[in-house]
Amino acid sequence: MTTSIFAATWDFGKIACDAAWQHWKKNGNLSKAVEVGTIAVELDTSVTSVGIGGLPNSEGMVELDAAFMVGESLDCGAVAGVKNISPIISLAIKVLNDTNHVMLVGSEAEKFAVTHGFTTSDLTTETTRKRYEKWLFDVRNGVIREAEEDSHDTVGVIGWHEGKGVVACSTSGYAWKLPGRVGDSPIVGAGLYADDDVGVVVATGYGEDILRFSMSSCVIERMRQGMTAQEACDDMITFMCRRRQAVADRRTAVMAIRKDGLYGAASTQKDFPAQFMLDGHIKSVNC
Ligand code: SD4
Repeated sequence: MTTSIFAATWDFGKIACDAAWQHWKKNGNLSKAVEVGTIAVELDTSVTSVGIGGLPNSEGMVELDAAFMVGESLDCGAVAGVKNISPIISLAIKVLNDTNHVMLVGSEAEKFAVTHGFTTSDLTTETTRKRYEKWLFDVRNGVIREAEEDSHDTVGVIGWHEGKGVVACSTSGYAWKLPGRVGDSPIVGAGLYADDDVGVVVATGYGEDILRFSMSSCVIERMRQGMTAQEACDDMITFMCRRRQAVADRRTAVMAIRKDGLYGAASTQKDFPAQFMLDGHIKSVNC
């Protein structure tokens, strides 16, 4: 029987699972392992949708959203619309540990970061600066106007050990988004949820749809009513597509681990890669 599972979204989820597993093996701290796994993706500048090297908003600034939740206590911490701070998941965890609040946003979250020892830095890279300049050039020449809704892949990381779960979510959101736009990822109940009575859930994809359906908490409630993790993910996706047809036109995906260790994932569109590391053995699921 599997005793420990790390699960993460997209192909780069393997990086997260691997880093989390290595940390877990040495230290046995589930929250820290999930933080370390998330940071591994945030610091990977080849990932252009999370942390350093995330594609910027329409004014050329990288704006990050992140959240963290612990299933045993229901403790959670989140930050949204934060610039120049890395690693952003650690800032969300700082909000959890050092305040009585759940969420801080924008420049006040940045001030909180600095007073709690985070340093500020430019989160763009040469690659993202060039892509931004190209986008700006195109916009000025009337080629593209909208935010790129396909240019986003949040890292969602779940850690589960013998019925206890924690979850992290971190993203730079869409490329060229409106400044101030906040997606689902830092919103408890939308982008993530953990309740050790039931299980752990994380969502990724088109944030506006995830938000309007409170997707993660709805998957939790399906499992609370007795569905398996896979049934709950499938049923939620089916429901969303039926209730609002446009949901099916954009990629939205969800993954879950139930209290008993059964896990699942589902997506509105084919080929969503979900990574599950079962006692150190990676299993990729395409759904
Ligand atoms: C957002 N849900 O900001 C995030 C982006 C994402 O796969 O997960 N993309 O809307």
